[in-house]
Amino acid sequence: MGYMTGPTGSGDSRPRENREKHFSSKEVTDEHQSTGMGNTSARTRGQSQFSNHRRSARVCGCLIWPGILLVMMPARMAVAQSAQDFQTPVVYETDSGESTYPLGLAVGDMFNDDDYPDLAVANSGSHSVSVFENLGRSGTTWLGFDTPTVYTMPNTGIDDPYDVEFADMDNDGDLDLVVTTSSRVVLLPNTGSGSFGTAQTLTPSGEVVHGLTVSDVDGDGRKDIAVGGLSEVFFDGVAQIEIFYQRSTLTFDPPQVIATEESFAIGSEVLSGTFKLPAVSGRRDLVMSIEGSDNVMVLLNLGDLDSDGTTDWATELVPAKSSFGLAKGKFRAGTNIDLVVSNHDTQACRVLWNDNSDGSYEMHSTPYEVTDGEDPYGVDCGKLNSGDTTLEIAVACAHGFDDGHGGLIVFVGNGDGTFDEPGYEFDVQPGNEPDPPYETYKPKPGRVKIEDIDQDGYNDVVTSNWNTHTISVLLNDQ
Ligand SMILES: [Ca+2]
Ligand SMILES: [Ca+2]
Ligand SMILES: [Ca+2]
Ligand SMILES: [Ca+2]
Repeated sequence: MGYMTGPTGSGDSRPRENREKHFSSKEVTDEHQSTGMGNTSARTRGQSQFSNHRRSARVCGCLIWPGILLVMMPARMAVAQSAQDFQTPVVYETDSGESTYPLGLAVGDMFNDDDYPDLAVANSGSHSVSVFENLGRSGTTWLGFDTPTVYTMPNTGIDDPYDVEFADMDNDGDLDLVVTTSSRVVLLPNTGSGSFGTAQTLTPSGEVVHGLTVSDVDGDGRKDIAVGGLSEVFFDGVAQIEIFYQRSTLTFDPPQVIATEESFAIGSEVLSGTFKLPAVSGRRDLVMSIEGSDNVMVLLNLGDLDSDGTTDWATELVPAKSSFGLAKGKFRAGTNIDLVVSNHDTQACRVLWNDNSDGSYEMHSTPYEVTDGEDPYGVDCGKLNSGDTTLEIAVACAHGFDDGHGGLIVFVGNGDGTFDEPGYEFDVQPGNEPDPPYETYKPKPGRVKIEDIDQDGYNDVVTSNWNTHTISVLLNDQ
């Protein structure tokens, strides 16, 4: 059992605000998932479905957003000549004045059941999770996110949040929050009245857990938790994926390690996700990216072949060039679900095509390159440009833009599993000043999510910006 209490409770829990809200019963979509680290400015190139032409310009200003300080320092901004672009990023501190180093992002309507997606971000440097309520719109104007409520993890000595996901774990209609804290898994149940209740802590078998995904892998109606991590921190450690099966409401079996893979990088990032492969089984399969290994691990869900109450898995290693960020999507017509990974060692994204009836994958030969030093981390996919129904790839890059800050790169999909090159660059934070040596003030986006934040019918982008301790919202300027 956990140590965290609700907003008015005691112990280590410390939601910074106690606001009366009604949570939502809407589930997080599982259409695409992602993980990763990264920043924006648009690359100039020819005709595109996403933007016809871009160039850079200096802008400055300062606005007060309702309830939020919107920082607009002098900045290098992408200026689009096309209607298909992003608006100036709206930037929010994850915890006022605190050095939080935000990483994992979750998007889901957990406040108010108003269809406006709310956010949670894992603060790896301050032992906390920040939860942002989406204030919705007034007429056509999006009102932004409210000041976040900050929840401190049960044990600040070892709980460094890495990834977060919304999921209704107890099937009461309200989205709960699951967190990997590098060493443990923390579950925060939604009280249904605008807060999270007492935290529940799950102890993995490995010493490190980073990647996180939640779904009902054994089909019993209760969501299970899969985490990717390392068996040991140091040299003998192997990357592994383990599952906490939920046997009754919020009661989990001890974790089961279902696959391991040698990792060649100490302290590797190990990220995971689930997806459904309808052409094969209709069951939830798992995939794990492993930094330092040359493979992505795909675990095909075989069901409970021997009726012992546990799921059986077939392991497939797919060459992927030291993947980091991971997302899935239908990049082509048909039912097959493809994958995209970011390789920050090789400065590229790679698409893994699922062409085979047995669900096996192969790496599409074309790497979608970012320029040297841009360090792609987080990746997501979703429809971003108008005029077609194909998915784009959004990549959070930690370095390499102009004076060394990071940004966002978008690769426009062609609908046949290929993407245009080069991608378009966008700043995620207007204030990229001051210049060196103040490196810490430059945004370095680490994770990216594609979602229709203002519910205008066009997908937007959210990034977590690691060393500026902020998140950025880039509304689609349709
Ligand atoms: Ca909402
Ligand atoms: Ca719930
Ligand atoms: Ca289950
Ligand atoms: Ca939108």
